[in-house]
Amino acid sequence: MSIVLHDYWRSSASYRVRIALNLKGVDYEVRPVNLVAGEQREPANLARNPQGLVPTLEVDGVSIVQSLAIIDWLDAAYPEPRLIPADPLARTATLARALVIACDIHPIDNLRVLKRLESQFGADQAAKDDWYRHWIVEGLTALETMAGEGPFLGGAAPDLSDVCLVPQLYNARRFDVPLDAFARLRRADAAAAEFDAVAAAAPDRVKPPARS
Ligand SMILES: N[C@@H](CCC(=O)N[C@@H](CS)C(=O)NCC(=O)O)C(=O)O
Repeated sequence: MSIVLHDYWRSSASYRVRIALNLKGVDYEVRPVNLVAGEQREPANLARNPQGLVPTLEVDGVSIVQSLAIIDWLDAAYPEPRLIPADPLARTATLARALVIACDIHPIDNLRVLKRLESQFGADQAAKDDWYRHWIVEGLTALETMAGEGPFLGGAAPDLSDVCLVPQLYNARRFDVPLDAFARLRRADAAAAEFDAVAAAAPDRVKPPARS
């Protein structure tokens, strides 16, 4: 099977997919889409990702978009280790935690939203940073109360919510969001970082040389 990941090194949705691919030991090729240069809106990317975003996973020439849908496909095609539990209650709890990040934090802090705040409302860098941090703190505060006893968010093994958490905390640290109040989230993040598969997906490990 030919698997190609179209990603950007600093994109957290791409980072989620890299973690999932690595945890499952899938062999894949990476083809970067430079978001800073606007390559996401070029015809080649739009042809595979109609929203003009990353990531896209191309499987034998078929494009799969949306990081959670991609990871759901991976879980079906490569069942071990499972990232979305089979047990109905565990499954819904995992999805709920993952969606706090993927639906309620990440989209409103996205590059295109920040650009829109600037173009439509004249937000300067300080205002955009404040916006960014606000939604992270609000979402992580709820997620901290939804986390289990650990070490991972759902228990003994990493699941989809941990896969979403690691990139979100990476972003939080980049923007100097204080994380002291989030002991369970920090514990899950640290436990995940011990997996080589997770560490190898980190932006600084996959950054293409000499590109922004
Ligand atoms: N819900 C989508 C979000 C994808 C997304 O927002 N990707 C960002 C990078 S993390 C992007 O491509 N941004 C480009 C832009 O905003 O122009 C997913 O999970 O795949």
